Amino acid sequence: MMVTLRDHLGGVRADLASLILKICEICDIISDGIAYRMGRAETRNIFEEFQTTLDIWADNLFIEELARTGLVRTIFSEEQHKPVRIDDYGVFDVAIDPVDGSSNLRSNNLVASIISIYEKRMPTKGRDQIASMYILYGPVTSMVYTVGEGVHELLRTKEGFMLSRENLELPEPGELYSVGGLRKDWPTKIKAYIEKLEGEGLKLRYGGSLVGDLNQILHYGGIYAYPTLTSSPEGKLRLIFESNPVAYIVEQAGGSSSDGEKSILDIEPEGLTQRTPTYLGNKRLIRKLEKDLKDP
Ligand code: AHM
Ligand code: MG
Repeated sequence: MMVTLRDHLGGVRADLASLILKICEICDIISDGIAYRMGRAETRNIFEEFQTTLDIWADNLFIEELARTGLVRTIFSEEQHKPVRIDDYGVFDVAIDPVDGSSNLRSNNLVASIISIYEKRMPTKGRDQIASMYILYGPVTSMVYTVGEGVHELLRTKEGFMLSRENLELPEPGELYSVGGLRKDWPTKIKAYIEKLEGEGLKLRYGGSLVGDLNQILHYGGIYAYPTLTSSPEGKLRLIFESNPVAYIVEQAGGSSSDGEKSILDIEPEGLTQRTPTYLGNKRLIRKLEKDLKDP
């Protein structure tokens, strides 16, 4: 029997379920709109990166539609220079990366929307998320979410999002590794660690799209890393918009997240543009990495 998203959210508190349903409606529109908006815009985001017309359109769509729900207090968007205050009587703060990986669009590589939901006022640590999700615009548009009770995957069909896998867990022992940044910029300990993984037979899979790469780790096990780089000690990924939401999903799927020392979810954010080295994957692999980084 097909299980719809609405059915699957049956046990979730009503206001949160209704917000998640709304987010999926927005992503449904985005999924259909990508093909028409693949060009570069002349504007830049808070990270001074050029935006695509898709980034701007998707960002506006999220803000307009979320504002209508009456549920959202403030939206923090990777594409906005400041938090967007919506409604003081709202219940949730929401962080969005409307289209992550948009620099991949030119070659029709994967892109995704990443969303974090907080009841506490943001910015606060990732541990305070009450839900997080990503929508991956792949061969099939899929949605992976957690409300703190396991991780579930739904696939977009003509009849809406339908449950495909419940309680996803990172398979053991893990088959893949996926590491961003230039190898010449990886610190020596990271290089040595990756060489050990290669020695163990883990296969390289790197597409340059956080969600696309991470989603593979979720299904095959292994490790995703955007490490500290000699040229950029904090790596590339943004704590609030990218690392926290996926770290919550990975931990809920029985894996671990780390900034090299501790769980990403325990980082106290100091600003919206903060970046963090990001390591996500099977517990054993993350513990080993933390140990190797600590050893003299
Ligand atoms: P974006 O938010 O500007 O699209 O960039 C984020 C993306 C991530 O999805 C991905 O993991 C990373 O940038 C890839 O970086 P690189 O091009 O250095 O491999
Ligand atoms: Mg991004």
